[in-house]
Amino acid sequence: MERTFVMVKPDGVQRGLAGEIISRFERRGLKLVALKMLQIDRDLAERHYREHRDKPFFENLVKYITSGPVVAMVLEGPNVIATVRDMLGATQPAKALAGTIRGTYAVDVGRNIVHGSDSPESAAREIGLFFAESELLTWDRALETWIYES
Ligand code: DAT
Ligand code: MG
Repeated sequence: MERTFVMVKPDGVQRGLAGEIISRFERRGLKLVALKMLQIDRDLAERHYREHRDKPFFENLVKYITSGPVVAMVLEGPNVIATVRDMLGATQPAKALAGTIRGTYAVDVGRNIVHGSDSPESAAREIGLFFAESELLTWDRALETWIYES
């Protein structure tokens, strides 16, 4: 069983797309196990994006991600990391396939509206940055057998 960290970034929240984005994951059949709204401070931003700290776009990235509220969530299910990454579309929205979230709602890499973990290691690290263990719920979904064969 996999978990992934997903976040509607400040532009997604400002544009009123948080519900639409969460809804896409729900309708796909992915299971939400944690959800909250928060405003990221500089320290959390730098930790979340530490792999990019030496990139030329890092300062703008930190400014952007701390510029307003985000909606953070954890989704759980088999292969959920790759499934979510496919649903997000390419980092550069101009290259994102039509129908993906970025390919539907975004055009600029600096305003690409959504984040999703790229590996099991990043997922574990990012979930730990944003959520306490007690905020990750274990719950039985009544529709489970209509979404996964076994
Ligand atoms: P992703 O968000 O698809 O995992 P990433 O981890 O490579 O992409 O980069 C993190 C964020 O940094 C990305 O969502 C937007 C920004 N970013 C990445 N590459 C960039 C670039 N070349 N110019 C400006 N911003 C960039
Ligand atoms: Mg990334």
